Amino acid sequence: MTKKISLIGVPSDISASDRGATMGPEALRVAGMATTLEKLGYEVVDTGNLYGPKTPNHPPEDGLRHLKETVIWCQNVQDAVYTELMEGHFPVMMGGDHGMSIGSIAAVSRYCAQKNIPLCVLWIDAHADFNTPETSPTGNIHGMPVAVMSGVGPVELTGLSSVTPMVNPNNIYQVGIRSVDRAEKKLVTDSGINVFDMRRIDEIGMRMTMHSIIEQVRDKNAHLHVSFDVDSLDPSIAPGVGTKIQGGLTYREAQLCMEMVYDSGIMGSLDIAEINPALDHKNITAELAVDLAASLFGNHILPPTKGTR
Ligand code: 5AB
Ligand code: MN
Ligand code: MN
Ligand code: MN
Repeated sequence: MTKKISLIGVPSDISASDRGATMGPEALRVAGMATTLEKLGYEVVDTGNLYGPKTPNHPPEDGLRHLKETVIWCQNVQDAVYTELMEGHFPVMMGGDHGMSIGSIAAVSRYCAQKNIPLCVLWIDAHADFNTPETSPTGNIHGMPVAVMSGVGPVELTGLSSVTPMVNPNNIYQVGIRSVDRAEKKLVTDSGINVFDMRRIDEIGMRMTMHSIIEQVRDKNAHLHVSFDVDSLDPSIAPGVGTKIQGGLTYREAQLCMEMVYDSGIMGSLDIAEINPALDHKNITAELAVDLAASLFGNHILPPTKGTR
């Protein structure tokens, strides 16, 4: 992994229904994102915030809310992330609602095509985010990015990258899922994405879950993009999110997930999405996200001992 990290603020709530994720990047800064990573030995540059249209709070049109504005945000994210990747930097997107990942993954898909390496995505979320304008109960685009990157959805979004689909659905791995809308279920099962829902994590544990995912990504020799929706965590420890679903990842499960990703050495880009400070208490959700990001970048309790893991 490169030692140069570029933090990119994406202060947008354009594709969510709750307002407030616009404040997510600042909450992560206040929680010490840059200094935490610097202490781990990285050279960290906070590139500041991207700009995009204000959230107009309009109702959905043809099953989509704020499509035009979301496209502009995602285009701006795509340009910034592509530039950082081509410079050899590790981009960390500080969101912002999860719609921004359409832009970041568009960029990563182009970068991987350029370097001729496969792309895998680890999607850590309570939600499958596989809705389309036809299936979505809300029209909110932050519930659609996994469908979009799989090539399903409005062409304004699926066509944002020159690579279509942006990701082969067989290379998408979901962890933490426990809320899939009725009509979304069929799309998820038909798509070929790999879903480790909460029931499966209960049954096989986080260690086997991550072991299985990491082995597969390694076999594919892929770049791993991690998209971390903070609502994957149990709302008792991460209340600062708009779409709370009970029964989420515990603190220890989340830590193990992040530690195993770091140990694998395969992560190449990261989104931290959906932190909503307007719904948080004393910034604890952003502080937890920074704590977990530290594990993703190599903060261990003790240095790993050979043969014990
Ligand atoms: B998130 C819901 N499935 O489509 C929808 O937080 C919620 O990025 C989506 O995972 C949640 O509106 C989107 C009901
Ligand atoms: Mn999400
Ligand atoms: Mn979610
Ligand atoms: Mn959410």
